This record gives sequence, C-alpha cells and structure tokens, in this order.
Amino acid sequence: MLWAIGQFYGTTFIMTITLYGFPASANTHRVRAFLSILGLPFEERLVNLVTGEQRLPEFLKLSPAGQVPILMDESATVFDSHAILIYLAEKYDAKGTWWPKAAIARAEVLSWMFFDANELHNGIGWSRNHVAFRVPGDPVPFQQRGRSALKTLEARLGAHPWLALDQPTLADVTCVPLVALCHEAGLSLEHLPAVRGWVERVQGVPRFPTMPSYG
Ligand SMILES: N[C@@H](CCC(=O)N[C@@H](CS)C(=O)NCC(=O)O)C(=O)O
Repeated sequence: MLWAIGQFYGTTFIMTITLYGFPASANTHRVRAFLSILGLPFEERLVNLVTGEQRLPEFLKLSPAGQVPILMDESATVFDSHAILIYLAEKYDAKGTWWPKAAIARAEVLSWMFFDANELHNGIGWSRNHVAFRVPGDPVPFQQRGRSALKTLEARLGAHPWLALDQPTLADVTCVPLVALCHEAGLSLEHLPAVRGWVERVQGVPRFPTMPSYG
C-alpha cells in the first residue's frame, strides 16, 4: 500500500485510505463523493473494467464479487459502496450527520440506500450499461424500471427536500449519482422538477465532486 501524508481538519497524519474504482462508475462515485465531503485524503486506483482487471486473481482477493468499488483503510478491506459509506460514516463522521444514530432514522436512510441497490441499480444502472457502455442486451425493460424508480423519487421529493430526513444523509449521497447520470441510460428528468431540484441541492453540498460522465 502507498503511504502518504494527509491533512484532516488541520491534523497531519499518515494517509491510509485507498479507493479502487473506475472513473465512470456510479457505485465508485458515491464513495469518492463521501470521502470528499468528509474531507478525507485518499488515493484512488483504477481498476480497468473495460479490459477485465476486475476478474484478475489479485483483484478477486480484495473483491469477492469482482466489482468496484473496494475501500482499503489501514488493515480493513470493504466491498460494496453501501457498506463502504456506512463504514466511513461510523468511523469518521463522529457527529452522525450523514448516518444518524437513532434506530428509526437509520432505518429511513437504509430504506433509500436499498432503493438504490435494487431499483436504481437494476433500472438506471443496467440501462446505462447497455446504452452508454454498450454491454450487449436490451435496455428497454431496465429503462422501464428506471422510469418507475424516478417517479417514486419525484413523489417523495415533491414533499421532502431530502430523501430520508430533514437534512442530507447517506441516502442522498447514495442515490444521486445514477439519477444525475440517467441521460446516459436514455432516460430524462425533463418532467421531474422535484428530482431536478434535489440533484442540484445534493451536488451543491460542500466538496461534492463533479459527476463523472462516459463518452
Ligand atoms: N452493489 C455493488 C455493485 C458494484 C458494481 O456493480 N460495480 C460495477 C461497476 S459500477 C462493476 O464493478 N462491474 C464489473 C463487473 O461486474 O464485471 C456496490 O454498490 O458497490
């Protein structure tokens, strides 16, 4: 592992966080975004999904499913972006701003994180794979699921500024990348004003990095 000197709110320390990811991956971006929001220094290493590096034996030792993102922090290795966000919040967000401590608040945040992993990933994510990344297959059924997920978000965000609570949480950081990139999946936010406003609000969170794009 590469060691470097980092700064975290004025304190100098040895940097140990490595993010293995792919630039255009929405799953990678939510981790990149949360590391940046927290102000945590990290090193990013490219896993080239186009050439199949995710299936190399050395990478499979880190990532049981052969997928990015993977986070290494000191001796810990964590896979799955949702698990990584919760790990980072537990370890580095002492105030519980992004991952509140109350059981019901956590349940509300988790509901939307699972909504991402199920509805957004299997709707927008898979249609984006077919449309933008040219993975062979029919995007239409995935686009239908993506449209339905976007309608759900429009209904929710028409009545709430943030997905889970009265403040931005991991729910928002989790869901925003695929929604903001839905045009790459052949979908549109044109008739979804509440979703568009929310995307702008989340991307306006201090240090939220620019969304990646493919193509
Ligand atoms: N549930 C996982 C999904 C990870 C995922 O699907 N990663 C994609 C890139 S966005 C990947 O590595 N695909 C390569 C492959 O499956 O071969 C997460 O949230 O991290």
